[in-house]
Amino acid sequence: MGRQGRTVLRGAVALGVAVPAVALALQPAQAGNGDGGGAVVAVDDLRDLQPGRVDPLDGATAGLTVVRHDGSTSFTFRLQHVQKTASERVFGAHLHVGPCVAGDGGAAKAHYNTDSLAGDTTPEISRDTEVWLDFQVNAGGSGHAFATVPFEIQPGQRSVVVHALPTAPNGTAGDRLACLPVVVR
Ligand SMILES: [Cu+2]
Repeated sequence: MGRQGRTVLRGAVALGVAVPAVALALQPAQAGNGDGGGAVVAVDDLRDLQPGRVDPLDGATAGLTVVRHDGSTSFTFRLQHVQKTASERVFGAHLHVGPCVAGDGGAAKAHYNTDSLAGDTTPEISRDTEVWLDFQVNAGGSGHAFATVPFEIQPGQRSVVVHALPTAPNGTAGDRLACLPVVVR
């Protein structure tokens, strides 16, 4: 199947005010198995959720690639221009069910959880039911994460939230520092 079977949008944005939007080169999606296509993912400005606080993500850029397969979804999250003081640091990052609103970490709501969206009141919290995109910052100030989950992402205004700490087994990862708007159609 050709590339038209899936829709991949890439974006890159400045996290801080001082940095203009930067064209972030994202590689085309890898060829998938059983690719059902149909995913539309929009990536917009990365927003600062702690505008009153200096953190290593100020001025960073990010992009998300999403490929919806038949029965699964693959995500690639890439960041650049993270401050080098954060080299080797691991940040938690997840797809959240709500929108990304600058200065309002709560707007992103809870993690996207396929059990919760199915109405399960005692959802499993894991990398199989949620989209966890923790990344480690390298010496060049870049980071990336890749995840494939065994469910198809549902449409809606979502966000990737970057947290201050790595994700613990119970899904928590500390303060919400920044987010990337993601519109899934
Ligand atoms: Cu999160």
